[in-house]
Amino acid sequence: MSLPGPFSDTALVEPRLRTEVPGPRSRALHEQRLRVVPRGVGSVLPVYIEHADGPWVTDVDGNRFLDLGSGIGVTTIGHTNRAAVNAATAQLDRVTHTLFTVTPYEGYVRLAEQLAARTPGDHEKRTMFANSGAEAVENAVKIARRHTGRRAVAALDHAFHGRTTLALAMNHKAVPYGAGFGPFAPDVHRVPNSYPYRDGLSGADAAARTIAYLEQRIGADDLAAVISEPIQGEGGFVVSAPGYLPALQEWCTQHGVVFIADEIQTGLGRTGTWFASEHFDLVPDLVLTAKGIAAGLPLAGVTGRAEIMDAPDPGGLGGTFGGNPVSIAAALAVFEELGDGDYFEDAVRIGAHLGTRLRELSARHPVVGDVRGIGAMQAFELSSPGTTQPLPGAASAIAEFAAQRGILLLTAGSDGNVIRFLPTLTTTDAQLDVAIDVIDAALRTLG
Ligand code: PLZ
Repeated sequence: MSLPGPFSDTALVEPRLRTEVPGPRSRALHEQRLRVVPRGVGSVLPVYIEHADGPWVTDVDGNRFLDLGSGIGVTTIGHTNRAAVNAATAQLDRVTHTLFTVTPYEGYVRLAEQLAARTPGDHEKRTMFANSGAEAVENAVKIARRHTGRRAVAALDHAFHGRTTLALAMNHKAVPYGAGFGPFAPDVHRVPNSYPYRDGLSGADAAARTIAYLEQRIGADDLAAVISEPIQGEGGFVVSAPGYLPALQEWCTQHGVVFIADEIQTGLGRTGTWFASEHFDLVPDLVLTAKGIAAGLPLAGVTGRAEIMDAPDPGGLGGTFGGNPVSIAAALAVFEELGDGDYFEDAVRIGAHLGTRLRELSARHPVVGDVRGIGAMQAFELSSPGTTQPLPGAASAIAEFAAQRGILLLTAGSDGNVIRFLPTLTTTDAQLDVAIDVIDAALRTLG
């Protein structure tokens, strides 16, 4: 279990603001930053963080924020989780780098064993490690193509898979991710997803529509892989209708198409299970991990069926920092924490509490059109009352209102009209209540 840091005290409920937001030190740093960092690298809220612990982040002006985004779903087991920090610190002193493809080390093997044990399915598996989610996506596509000898890849509407040029072709949103960065990789297709709130389709009907697109626009014989997030993250926590994903996977299996689950945002305890695929009875051919896997250190994994993963020849997979020993040590601690701790129960508790409180908000505020999610991955979508038409501007106004009161919220959705919650699993119900009350007040100002 995690050892307490100074702010892990669960009795601490309220954010603490000492200055306006952003405060004078953050503003000074921001001015300096604009002279040396390109504007393409944005920051949602330019408060410069000095330290972080549990669900709290404290900025250079001494303002303490309740972080309900966890650095976009990374510090799932809490900021500066002691077990992960201690493991990484000890590893720094032993070996910081050799490059696994030059002279290997044990941690890589142990972590691959953990992923084989914890990802869905009891088939034989292999895992390779990379540095970022986008790199995991890239490697999965390479591996699927090498295995199948086919060229095309399909992703779903509202998907997000990263910022490398291959991933840009897979993302739903051109603006701001892809616009101006083309040409994009060929043979990448996007097909309709299941979005029950907007399309009203059953899982079977939505799957039939997706499959018709796959068959008519690409053809199974040319299709190497279908990639799907079990719950779409940047797309707005879109939970597909029951039966949709299993039907899609079944079609893939029938046609020799590799089914890739991008669990980069959903995996590692976030939804109250090791992987969100479990909620949908999915046994993906390949499972992608990143974000929460190493509690904040950069690491990503591609885990999958041995016969698929072994398709590339030696030297075909790798990269200088992939599976860095320090990140691996932190990740082994994450697996131990998740295996031994109460984190899954906490994710379920957070989901139940947030779900109840958000549905209360929805009953009182007609702009809250939909509340959805699983476990500690909850969201609400803002629509023009009585319709499913996205309400522009409201989500960012709520996030800004909350930031001014010490609550860090993330927006999401292809239309930017979703507020999503990715709290650390150490966040208490009382802390969540503080945030919900602030959101309630923000919604009242929207009228
Ligand atoms: N797949 C499902 O959520 C990253 C994006 C932040 P990297 N999501 C956060 C931003 O603005 O770039 C993500 C994801 C899913 C892939 C990725 C990409 O992971 O580690 O950011 O490359």
